[in-house]
Amino acid sequence: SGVDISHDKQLEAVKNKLKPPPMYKVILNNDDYTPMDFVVDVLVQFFQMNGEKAQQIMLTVHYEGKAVCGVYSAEVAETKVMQVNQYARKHQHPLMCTLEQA
Ligand code: TYC
Repeated sequence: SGVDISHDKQLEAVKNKLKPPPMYKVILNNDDYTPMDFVVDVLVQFFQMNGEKAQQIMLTVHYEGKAVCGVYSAEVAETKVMQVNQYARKHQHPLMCTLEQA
């Protein structure tokens, strides 16, 4: 109930609801060493892809150098990048996941 909120803040709240948040592309980058099966596993685990879509994205990265895995708000995108890079390091693969503004 708007009894204790200033008119300015109400206007700002309305504006923020109309303006979508900035979105970020989560990018997977190619390297010469990470096994193809590991990349497919990563795409299924962290990006909710089925095996067929994951295979297609993995091959795009392999042949083109990089591919977009998904587009997310800043917080979700940063979390995906951290999780993928930590998982790759844990398994001692050089796989690199990065962010680009959409
Ligand atoms: N180029 C890797 C290989 O030949 C496969 C690979 C695909 C690596 C996608 C990273 O993001 C990647 N084993």
